Amino acid sequence: MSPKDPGPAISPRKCHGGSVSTPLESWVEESARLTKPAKIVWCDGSQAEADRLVDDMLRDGTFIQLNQKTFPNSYLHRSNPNDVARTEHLTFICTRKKEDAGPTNNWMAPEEAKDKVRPLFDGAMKGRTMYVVPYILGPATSPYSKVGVEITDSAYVVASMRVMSRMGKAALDRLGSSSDFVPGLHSLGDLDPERRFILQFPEEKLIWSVGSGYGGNALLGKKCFALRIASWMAREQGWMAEHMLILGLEDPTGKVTYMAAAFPSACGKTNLAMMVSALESQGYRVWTVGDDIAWMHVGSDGMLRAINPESGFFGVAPGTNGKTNPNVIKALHHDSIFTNVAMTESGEPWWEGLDGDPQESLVNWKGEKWTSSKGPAAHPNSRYTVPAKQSPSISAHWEDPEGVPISAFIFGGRRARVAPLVYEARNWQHGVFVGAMMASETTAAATGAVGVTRRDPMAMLPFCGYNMADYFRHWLDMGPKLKHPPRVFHVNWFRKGPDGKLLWPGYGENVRVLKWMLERIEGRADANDTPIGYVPTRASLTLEGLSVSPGTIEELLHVDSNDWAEELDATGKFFEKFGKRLPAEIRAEHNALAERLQRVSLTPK
Ligand code: SAT
Ligand code: MN
Repeated sequence: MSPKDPGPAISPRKCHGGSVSTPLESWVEESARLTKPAKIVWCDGSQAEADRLVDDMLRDGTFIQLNQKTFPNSYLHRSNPNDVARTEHLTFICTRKKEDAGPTNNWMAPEEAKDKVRPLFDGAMKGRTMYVVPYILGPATSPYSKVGVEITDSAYVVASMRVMSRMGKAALDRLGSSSDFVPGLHSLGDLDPERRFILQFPEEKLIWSVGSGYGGNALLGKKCFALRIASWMAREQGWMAEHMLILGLEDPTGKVTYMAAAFPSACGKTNLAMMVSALESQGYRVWTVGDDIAWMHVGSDGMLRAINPESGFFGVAPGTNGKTNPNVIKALHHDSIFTNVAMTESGEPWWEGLDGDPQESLVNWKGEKWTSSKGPAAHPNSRYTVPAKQSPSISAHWEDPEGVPISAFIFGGRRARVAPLVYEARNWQHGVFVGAMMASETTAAATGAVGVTRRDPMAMLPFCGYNMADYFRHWLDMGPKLKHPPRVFHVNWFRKGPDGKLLWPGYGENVRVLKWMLERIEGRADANDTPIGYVPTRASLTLEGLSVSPGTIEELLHVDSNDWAEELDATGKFFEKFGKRLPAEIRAEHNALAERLQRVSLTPK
C-alpha cells in the first residue's frame, strides 16, 4: 500500500468486546486488503442509513428521483447498457472435481478460478466505499433461515438487498461471533463483460462476483446463495432449495392449500403468486408467500414445509399492468426501486404493456428521449424491486418460522406446442421425471437468444449448484421422506394455436387450473389417463364465465403422440449428457413413457 493510500480503517464495530476478530471481521479485513476501498461502512439496515444512501445515490446519479407525489420514496436506476441481465456463460460452479458441477454448469477448479479472478478484485474498490451487508435469508426467527454477508461497492446493491432480504442488525444479532454465514464478495469492477465473473464455491460456501451490477449477478443473496449455494447445502442436509414461487389457494370454506411452482425466469412466477383470482366471487383467492425461491424442509407433521428466503419481489416490469397483476401495481406505488424502465414527463416509471402507447415525451431506459426507432422504451428485462409486505395479496403466514405445508408442486414453462394446459404426474417418481424433462423458450432474463426452446429441469438449469444428475437423485430421495409428498403437476399457459395466438387467457384465469389441482388433491376432480399423465376432462374444469370455445379447450388439453415422441427424443439426448450418473429411476420413467406412447399409437382410433 502506498503512503498516500493508508487503506481503510478496519473494525469500526466493536460488538464482541475482546480484541480477537470474529470470522466475519477477519473476512472483511482480508477483503479490504484485497480491494483497497477508501472507506468501509457496516450496514445496520436502519431507515437513517437508507436515507443517507438514497441521498448519496441521488447526488451521484445512481438513483433518479421519481414523482414523489405518485411514487413516494421510489427511484429509478439505470444500469450500464451492457449489464442488463444474468450472464450465464460467465457464471461458474467451482468444485474440486468437474463431475461435481456436472455437464450443465460452467466449471473452473477453485484455485484456478481464484487465481484468475483475484486480480480483478485487487484494488477494485480504490476511491469507493465498501459496504458490509449482513442479511438473513428467511424469516428472522425461523430455524430454517440462514445468514449471508455481502461485501459490495454498489450502493444500489445495498438498497436492493434491504428490500430483498432481512438486512442489517437483525442478521448480525443472529450471527453473533459465529462463522456460520455465507460470504459473498462483490465489486462492480469496471463493468466490462470481458472481466465479469460470477463464481460459486459450494464446497467452501463462498461467492465471488465481479464486473456486473445487475440483479441475479450482483444481489448475491438471490440466485448465488439462495439457489446455487443453498441447493448444495440442501442436498448435504436433506432439504430442498428450489426456483419456486409459493402461493396459498383459499377455498370457499376458508381452507388454504399451499402450492409451489417452478417456472424459468420471466415466465410469470410473480404474476401467478400475486394473482387476483377470476373465481373470487366463488370464494377462491390466492395468497402470496413468495414469488421466486422456496426453501423446503421435512416438517414434524410429515409435510414439506416451505419458507420464502426473500422479503421482496424483483419482478419483470414489461407486461405488468392493472389487469395482469393488479396487486403488484398497488404495491409498487411507494418505497420501490425501478431498474431500466422508461420514465414519463411527470417522472413516473413506464414500460411496454403498462397502459396506453408510449408517448413521444418518454425517456427510454438508457436515459435518451424515446422515439419508436429506438426500440422498446423499457428494457425487456427491466425490473421493479418491491417489499413483499406491500402486496395486498401477502399471506398472513408468509413469515411463519415453520413455513407453510406444500400440497402440490407445479412445473411449467413457455411451450408454444406439445405441453397441454395442465396434467398431473402418476406418483412422486413420475413427478420427478416430469420436472426433469421440463423445457421452456428462453427469455430476456438472461443474455443470449430469446425464444429458443431449451431443457430446463425444475427451472433450475442456471441455478443448480451441482451435478443435475445428483440433483435428480436428491429429488427422488426426498419423496419417501415425506408422509404426504406434494402431488406433482405440469402446466403450460403459453400454448399457441395454428394462427400463432395464445390459446389460454392466463393471469387471473389460471385460478381455474389451480382449482382443478386442489380438487385432484382432494380426490374430487376427473381426469383422463393419458401416456403423459392425468389430463383434466373438459367437465372437470370450471369454465363458466370464460369466453374460450370448446374447440380451444380441446386443443389446450390435447396430447399429441407425435409431438411427444419428438419430446421424448430431445429429452433422451439431454439425459445422455449425464451418462451413468443419471438415476436409474429417471431412465425407467423415460422408457415407460416411450412404451405408453407406443401403445397409444398402435391402438386403432
Ligand atoms: O436477475 S435475476 O436472476 O434475479 C432474475 C431472474 O433471472 O430470475
Ligand atoms: Mn427467478
